[in-house]
Amino acid sequence: MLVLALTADNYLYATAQKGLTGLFCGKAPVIGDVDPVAINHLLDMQTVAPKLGKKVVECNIPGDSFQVCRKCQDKITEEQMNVIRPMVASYSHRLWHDTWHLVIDGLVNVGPINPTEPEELKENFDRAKSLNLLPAKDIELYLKKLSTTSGESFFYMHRQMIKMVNLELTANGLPCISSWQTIPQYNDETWPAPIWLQEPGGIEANLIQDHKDMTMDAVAKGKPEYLRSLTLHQLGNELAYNLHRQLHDFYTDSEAEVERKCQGNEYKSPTCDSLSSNVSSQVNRHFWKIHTYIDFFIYKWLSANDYKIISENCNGKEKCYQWKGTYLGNVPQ
Ligand SMILES: [Cu+2]
Repeated sequence: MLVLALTADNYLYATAQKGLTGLFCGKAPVIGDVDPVAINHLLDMQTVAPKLGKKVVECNIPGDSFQVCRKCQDKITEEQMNVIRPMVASYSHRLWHDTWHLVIDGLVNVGPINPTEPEELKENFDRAKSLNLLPAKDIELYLKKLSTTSGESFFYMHRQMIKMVNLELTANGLPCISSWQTIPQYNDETWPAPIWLQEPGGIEANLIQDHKDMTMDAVAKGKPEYLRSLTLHQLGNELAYNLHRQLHDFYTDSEAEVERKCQGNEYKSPTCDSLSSNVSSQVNRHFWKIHTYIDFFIYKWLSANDYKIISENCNGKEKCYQWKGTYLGNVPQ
């Protein structure tokens, strides 16, 4: 597998034939703001990437300088999944994604409805610290900061995952995954709701209703007046715990199917791709459609609030929104 990895200092390294599993797991930095010219030059020097031509197209994450895609596709083929799977089904990636959610969701859900027990929260923090997901120093200060940035962090973190996939697909000469413009009809040709939901016996009525509810919610959340009424952090949390979660539920496989694929230790499973668990959801192809779709709301928010681009460091650029909530952990803050 061809791999391009980036350091937080924007240096490029490792175009070796090894997996990306060390990246995004707290052991190595995540993709920060990188020089698009340098990264695309590096991609062009790969053996497989030039198959797609040199012209860069915007496929998802609009408004971000990190654009590497040369082709954009709605469908996700098995060939694409064969590139994505080894990265995101690894033990370290499963642990990393899950721990990130445990900490963030634990913090956001500290409340009367579904409180996270203090001991559980501490356990999650310890686990995150051991994975280098939380800074060793100033943890109190850091957590305080998270209380006003966690929603952005949700956006940022999943955008990093999309960048990782875009990079890996392009490096392997494959198209990136386009984001849905709207939630597909439940009987869509390419992205239908799972068959088991469509089976007779009353479930179909729920399916239609759920689909209708989600679509109406998405339309409301996409309106400029709404997007002007809240911060990016607030929008991130609003979507994370409502529409985004509902989409995960909607596209999830049947219980029998999940059981079949998720036997034994979920963290070490080569096949488990249940959309209802943060250990495995990223292994499911729907995850990438759901997350590129949810990510698009960043751009809608930017546009509604008169921004054109988003960056970790705007450097005085015009109409640029600077991320406030980035990664959970040491890099990059
Ligand atoms: Cu996630």
